[in-house]
Amino acid sequence: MKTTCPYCGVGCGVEAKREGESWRVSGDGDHPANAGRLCVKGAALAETLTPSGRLLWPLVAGRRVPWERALDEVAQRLRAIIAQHGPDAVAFYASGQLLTEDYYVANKLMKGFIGSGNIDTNSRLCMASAVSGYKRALGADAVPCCYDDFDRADLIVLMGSNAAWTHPVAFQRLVQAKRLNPALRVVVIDPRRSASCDLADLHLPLTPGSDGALCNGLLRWLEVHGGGDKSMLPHLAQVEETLAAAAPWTPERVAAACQLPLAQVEQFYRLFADSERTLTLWCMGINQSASGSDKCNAILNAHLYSGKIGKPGCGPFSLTGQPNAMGGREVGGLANQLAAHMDFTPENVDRLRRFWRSDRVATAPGLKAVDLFQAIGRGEVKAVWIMGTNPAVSLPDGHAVAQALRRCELVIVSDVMRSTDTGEFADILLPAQAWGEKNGTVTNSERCLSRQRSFLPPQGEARPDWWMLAQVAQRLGYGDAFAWRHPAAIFREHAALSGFENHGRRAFDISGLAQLSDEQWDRLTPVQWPVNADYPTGCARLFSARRFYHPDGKARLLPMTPVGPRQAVSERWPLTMNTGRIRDQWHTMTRTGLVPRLMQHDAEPFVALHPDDAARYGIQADALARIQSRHGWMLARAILTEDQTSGSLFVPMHWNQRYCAEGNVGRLVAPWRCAISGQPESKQTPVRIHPWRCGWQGILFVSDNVTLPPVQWWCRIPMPEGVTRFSLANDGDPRRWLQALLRPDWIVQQAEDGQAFHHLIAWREGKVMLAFYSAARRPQTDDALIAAAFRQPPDTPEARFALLAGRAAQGEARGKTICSCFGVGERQIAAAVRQGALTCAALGQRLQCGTNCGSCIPELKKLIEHYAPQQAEAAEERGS
Ligand SMILES: Nc1nc2c(c(=O)[nH]1)N[C@H]1C(S)=C(S)[C@@H](COP(=O)(O)OP(=O)(O)OC[C@H]3O[C@@H](n4cnc5c(=O)[nH]c(N)nc54)[C@H](O)[C@@H]3O)O[C@H]1N2
Ligand SMILES: Nc1nc2c(c(=O)[nH]1)N[C@H]1C(S)=C(S)[C@@H](COP(=O)(O)OP(=O)(O)OC[C@H]3O[C@@H](n4cnc5c(=O)[nH]c(N)nc54)[C@H](O)[C@@H]3O)O[C@H]1N2
Ligand code: SF4
Ligand SMILES: [Mo]
Repeated sequence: MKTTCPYCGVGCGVEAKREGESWRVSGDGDHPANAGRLCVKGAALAETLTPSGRLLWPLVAGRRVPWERALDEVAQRLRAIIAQHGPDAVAFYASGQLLTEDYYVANKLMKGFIGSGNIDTNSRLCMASAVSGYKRALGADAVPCCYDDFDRADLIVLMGSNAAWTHPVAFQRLVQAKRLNPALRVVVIDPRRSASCDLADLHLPLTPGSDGALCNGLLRWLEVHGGGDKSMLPHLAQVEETLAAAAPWTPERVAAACQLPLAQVEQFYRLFADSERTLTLWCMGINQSASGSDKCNAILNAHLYSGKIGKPGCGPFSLTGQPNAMGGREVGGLANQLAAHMDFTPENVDRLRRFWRSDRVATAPGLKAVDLFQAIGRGEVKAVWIMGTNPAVSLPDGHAVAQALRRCELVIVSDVMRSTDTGEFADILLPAQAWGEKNGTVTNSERCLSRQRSFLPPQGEARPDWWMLAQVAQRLGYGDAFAWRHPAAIFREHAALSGFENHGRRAFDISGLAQLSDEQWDRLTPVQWPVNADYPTGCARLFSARRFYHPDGKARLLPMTPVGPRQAVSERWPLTMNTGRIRDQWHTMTRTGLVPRLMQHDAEPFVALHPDDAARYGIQADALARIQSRHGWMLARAILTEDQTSGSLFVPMHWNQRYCAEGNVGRLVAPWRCAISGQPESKQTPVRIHPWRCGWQGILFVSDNVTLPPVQWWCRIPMPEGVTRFSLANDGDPRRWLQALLRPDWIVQQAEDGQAFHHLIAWREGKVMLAFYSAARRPQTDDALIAAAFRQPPDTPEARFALLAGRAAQGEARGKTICSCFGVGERQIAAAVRQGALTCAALGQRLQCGTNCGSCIPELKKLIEHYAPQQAEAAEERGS
């Protein structure tokens, strides 16, 4: 069965095939987004198809109830709140993980019938600034570019994007483009040296948040050095004002503002100006900023002024994060949009009233995500229905969010998982169908609509999100407008709306798909919007005719005054905390956390910092550190690396209370947001860091998930074979702590020194039941091999002794997992390098690492460099 990957906005086509009792998921060779390739997350999809942890039936106040009861309860309580406090007292908080059909129904119910603008989405944390940027510049939220442009560009600028890890299949396409065209230049603009820098001819490690200055300087450079496109001028408005605002931004001033060498700044500007075909790919390093919208417009300014838009290999390309962030934008899932690219002008409100046959259509925008949860905290919004997102983890100022949800009169959560940080606050939990069960459409970064098809029966009583919403709508008395029986009918309505009185005024138009039969919808193959009378088979690249969506048909440059992060560092808060993604995890880990092999690359929340900062604040490598902001604190394992610039920390966004104590970074992030887009500044929070001391640190392996005795810090890491590993830190005697976990019928084998050092293996009937290692610092253990001992217990005295020592029970030590596809560890790679495997190809031949998805290649190169620096250089020179 062909379907679409549920992770990132690359939107890869996948094929699911039944193999006996299980499923095999592989890349769909026919899908234009990936042509058969998958990244490590996509390739591990089959391993996520487990009933483990699923929410199986509706729960009201923690008790199982039939669907009818749950839906009645939702409708009745919403109706009561609306009757007493008006429609703005209720809200929906939706998600770019929903299907377009789900999203359309949620938006229609809230904005069209309940009559409030209060539906927002997690895309507010993600794409909102890009949306504002496109709308202000182009008059429409329309991404001009397509993936095909990667193959045709002379210069690709990655700005605030770590695509190597976050859009891996797109990145591999860049790698290939560069291989085929060695003249292609790649510039990476990112305060830290990310994995994406592996491909960079030039890396600009600018000071956090200074991209606006860099882009303004670029515009000035284009003007001064003849980089403008004169033929573009008749199609542009506000050129003079914008150039005037950029005029003070000389390269010298930019270099100072960005703390970059002048030569680097000029080199970048020269490359941009001189390259005929320039593509800028940007992502969260730009959007997640209190001035994110202006930064997006600064990028658009440079592309518009130089005419690098609407042509092959050119354009300002915002990479979308979530699988259906784009679909959300199409249906109007953001509180400041109406539907189908309409806003709240009286004509549009009227148009929707007529199309939806409702006199209750909202006439004003609703609350944006952060404001929405603040309004919940103040008791102004009394009911919220959260679907497909985990705001207790992902919103900034997490403590305030938790407090708001705790106080909220009615919290409804539809999710696929029984236990999430947000679900903890739910009065009503509704089980949603997961990927593989649900059926609908999604749109990727390049405006390509694809089908997510169901190939599995739903778990338990899980239902589609659109169905729950429609059922509640019927109970609220809006039955006629929500009477669909099949998602294809919803799609047809959505497609018809996109063309309704459009007359070429709204970019999003898929009216060409409004007549699909259920069967045609089911068979729909990937197609890029618009799909209408002018473009019956879709359209890859927009604005080729240089006609834009403002009423005068021109695009607008936007005068820009660069500003730094909303809150500058100070003596008390001396470091800037950057947050983002790691290679193998997805968001709040509800899916990828289930897959042991995705858990081995980075197994614990960490903080990456420069060795100079570590020395200044007394942080040792591999120790636990306490990071504190004005809003909260967390614990994280310190990684010392020169990839960080001094003064800035990097912390992953993923960890939460399901996997770790005190690992939620969202609690530290300040709720500052862009005044235009409402997007929070998740990348720059002033913090301080301290060593965090404890009596002992331990590693515990158990064959089942257990309830731990009270402990100050823990982190849970699923391992293969159903083994669970815990990282632990505590005070007191580790032996006393462990006692509660031991059973009387177990035989124990132990080693200890009377203080923090304690190793213990517990056996029953020749099987390993538990393995524990503690020491004053984190014990160094061979985790994969210890986990393997649970399946195959060591059978010689030497092997048993090795297991007690925490080393190989049998086989060679692997070390930290680097290649997740084939489970290849750092020590294996080091050994192979020492034996002469000095290129990625040679390593791949020997160990297989890097030969599948390729995401670990930047790390492999670093390890070769690290373990054999001179030889690696020589090998590279020989061109092997
Ligand atoms: N593995 C994985 N992939 C994912 C996801 C995931 O959870 N895991 N999530 C998906 C989603 S929803 C999204 S939105 C995308 C996000 O994809 P990306 O935006 O690529 O990912 P991030 O790690 O959030 O941030 C990107 C980079 O911005 C840099 N940055 C921070 N501050 C600045 C700055 O001031 N200027 C510049 N120029 N750069 C800065 C960070 O150092 C980081 O390397 O990833 C998608 N893909
Ligand atoms: N500090 C910091 N915070 C960030 C970011 C950052 O870079 N730094 N990035 C932000 C960005 S870009 C994003 S996109 C967000 C992501 O943050 P979230 O959206 O909060 O993260 P997810 O883990 O994707 O949450 C999805 C939830 O929906 C459930 N789910 C999955 N499929 C379905 C379905 O079909 N139906 C329903 N009803 N539920 C489903 C999952 O089990 C999970 O609980 O995080 C944001 N927060
Ligand atoms: S690149 Fe994105 S869409 Fe493609 S397989 Fe990986 S996570 Fe899925
Ligand atoms: Mo995102």
